[in-house]
Amino acid sequence: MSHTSTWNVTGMTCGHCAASVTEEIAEIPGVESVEVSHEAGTAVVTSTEPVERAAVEAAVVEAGYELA
Ligand SMILES: [Cu+2]
Repeated sequence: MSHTSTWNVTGMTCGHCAASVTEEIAEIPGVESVEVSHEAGTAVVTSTEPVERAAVEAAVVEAGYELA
């Protein structure tokens, strides 16, 4: 069963930012897909198990941005 969660990411200004965040979040165990929009400032994560906020936050910070 898939779980979908939406996270607010601050600091992204272009497609490259979104790509960096996508790459990091995709590495979280259990993540099946991730759709990041720098315009909306969101990351929509689909995963096999619910993802912890701490895991998403670590990924976003690793990419150089912040979780709202
Ligand atoms: Cu950018």
